[in-house]
Amino acid sequence: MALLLLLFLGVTPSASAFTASDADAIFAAYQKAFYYTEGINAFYRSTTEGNKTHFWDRAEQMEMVLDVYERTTNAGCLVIFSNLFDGFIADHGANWENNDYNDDIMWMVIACARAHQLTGNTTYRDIAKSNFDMCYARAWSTNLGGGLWWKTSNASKNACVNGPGSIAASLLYQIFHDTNYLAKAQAIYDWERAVLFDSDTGRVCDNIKIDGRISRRSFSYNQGTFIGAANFLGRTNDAKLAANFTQQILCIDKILPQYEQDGDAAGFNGICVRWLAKFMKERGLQALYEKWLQANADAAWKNTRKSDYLAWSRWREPTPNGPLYSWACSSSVVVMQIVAPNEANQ
Ligand code: 7K2
Repeated sequence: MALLLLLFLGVTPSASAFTASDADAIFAAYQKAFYYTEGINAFYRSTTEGNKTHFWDRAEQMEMVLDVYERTTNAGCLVIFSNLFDGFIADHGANWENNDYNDDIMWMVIACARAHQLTGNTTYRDIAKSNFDMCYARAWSTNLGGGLWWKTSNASKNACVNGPGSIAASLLYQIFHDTNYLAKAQAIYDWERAVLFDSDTGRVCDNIKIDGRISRRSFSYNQGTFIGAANFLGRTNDAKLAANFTQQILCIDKILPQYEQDGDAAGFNGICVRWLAKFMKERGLQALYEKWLQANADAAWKNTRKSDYLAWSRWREPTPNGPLYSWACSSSVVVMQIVAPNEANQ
């Protein structure tokens, strides 16, 4: 009878639509496959059989744990975060200036600032502030009209540091109420919008080289952090344009790009969805984006491999057998925490 009613309404029940307990299950599967501890220090393996992941993957995997906490409010997530933080500090110290990648530092600043907002822990807050200040001082310049250099070699200014840099400054403004951070968030954003954003289409271009050449390639994480930065600053028209581009131009059959599982791009879609969904929820735009985001989360879940419930970064294809990369699998965990399950399928 229920089935008939559903068919009559034009809705077919989907065995593949994910539920809240599936969102728990994929995180549990991820922890089982990749997480390990050495005393109070914790790490993720880079593959099911490999060594620990590197700086920016670690920062983003820590953000993933915060995403799980935000959905579940399970205090165990904060213990995991704390142990990953201790593992990170054990390897990289409290001052990250030895890392030449300004983007790496901004990602970790975001992870720590979010962790402070969720816990009140001032260690996270203070390390976010000191490393943002160090990074901003070396990365901002007036070349090319402003913006942050990607690396300390000062050869290009990339969306992957400017979006996160603006977000990091907005988070520090929320935390410290210091208007200098708001001014920095705005200046970084305004530069990225003027130079890397195509306001006709919503495309966020990847970078501009010191000679002025622009790489117009759009990656989903750059769309996402641009949307996140715009949303903090109330630039909702820009955010909407960039979200629409992501939805209508970047996707194939509604599904986010199929990034290779062994590279930096493997985790991009999780970052994209995190900031896009925050924008959607805070501005009440579910009618535009929620079904689409659910389709992505459902595709990730449908393509988990049933031996261990891991899912890789290519949501239009089943997850293969063999070793998987933890960075690639993180996007699937993230999308299932951030996006609410489709009520019609519960
Ligand atoms: O070229 C940059 C960026 O503009 C582009 O979007 C991506 C595409 O590649 C690099 S960013 C990758 C680096 C991120 N920071 C840490 C480094 O280990 C990593 O190579 O994939």
